[in-house]
Amino acid sequence: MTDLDDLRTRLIGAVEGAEDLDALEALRVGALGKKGELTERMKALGKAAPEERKALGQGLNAIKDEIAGLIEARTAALGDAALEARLRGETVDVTLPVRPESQGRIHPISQTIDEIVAIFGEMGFTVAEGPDIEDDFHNFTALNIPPEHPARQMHDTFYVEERDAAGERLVLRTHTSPVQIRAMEGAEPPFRLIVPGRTYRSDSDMTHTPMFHQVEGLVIGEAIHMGHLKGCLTDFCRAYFEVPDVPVRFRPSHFPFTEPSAEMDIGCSRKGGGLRIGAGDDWLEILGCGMVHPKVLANCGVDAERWQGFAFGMGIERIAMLKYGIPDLRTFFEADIRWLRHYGFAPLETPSLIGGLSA
Ligand code: 2U9
Repeated sequence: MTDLDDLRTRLIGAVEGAEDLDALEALRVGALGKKGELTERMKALGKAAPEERKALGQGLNAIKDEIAGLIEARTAALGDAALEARLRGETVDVTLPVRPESQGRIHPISQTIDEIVAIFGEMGFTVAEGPDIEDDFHNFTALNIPPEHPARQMHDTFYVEERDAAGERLVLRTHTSPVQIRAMEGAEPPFRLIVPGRTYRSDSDMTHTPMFHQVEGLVIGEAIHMGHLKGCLTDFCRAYFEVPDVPVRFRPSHFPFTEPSAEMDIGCSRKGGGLRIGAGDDWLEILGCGMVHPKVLANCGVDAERWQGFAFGMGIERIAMLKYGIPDLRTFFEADIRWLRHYGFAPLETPSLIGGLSA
């Protein structure tokens, strides 16, 4: 075996025996680096006998190329193995419970909205959103609330300085109804949507805050009637309060945007000072509702001869207080961490009807 064969065999053995990337790099420097063995041998070619020089040069070049190729291939293989080992060591078991130190809580308003969306979602409703700052038309006029209507004072509206194209001052929306108006302006019926969101009224006492949350719903179709309204809202109350046979009643009422209009109560008991939903001989008001006024449909470009529907609205703080026994409205907005620890909900427990809302 010649000297070059020896060198080649030794270097190939060293590449194959390198156990990690560091050893391989040391080998590369030792063979192919500036002062590496092969490099030194190339430099020394001038001292070789002239008749051997060419063959020796070609032989060294061939070994250099071969070793460089082997080092490259082994580097890639060792790199892949190192990555594989790291990934195997870093696997995450997504079925493990959240770390015990997780202290975050879902606010009861968010939880209640999630529950309402889960219930109406199951009935085929989609969620719509719109701006908090509205123009006069979408917040009042389109809803059959003309300029002189007492509802405008009744609502105790917050006006902002800016004006709309008609010169009317913009308002902080007093209900989420303008979102339904925009939905009807922007698309053809049928509609089945709910609108949860912030609303604003200049009112502040034990039972009113200047900002509160509402959810409103709108169903428009070709033959929608009061029977659909009653069935839908009864199913909602039974699912939300998780009382399958809760009694309900509808009392006549009045809103400018619905005709006929009603308020819906559910059965409850107030015996012993507490409130129990579902049993007893008392009633608890839950929401307002009615058949959408034909003028409101016409204001949105919907043909009231062909399309009818119902709408409803409720205060989210109110129904959260009733379900979760929260006694004071104002505590919703105090950002008191002790209150949130007490009344808040564990994250990752998204409400769903599959296992029951509070399962
Ligand atoms: C359109 C047509 C009709 C929404 C409705 C109520 C009845 C209602 C109150 C409940 C308590 C507001 O938060 S609250 O003070 N709401 O009683 N809301 S019907 O009717 C609409 C909405 C939009 C286009």
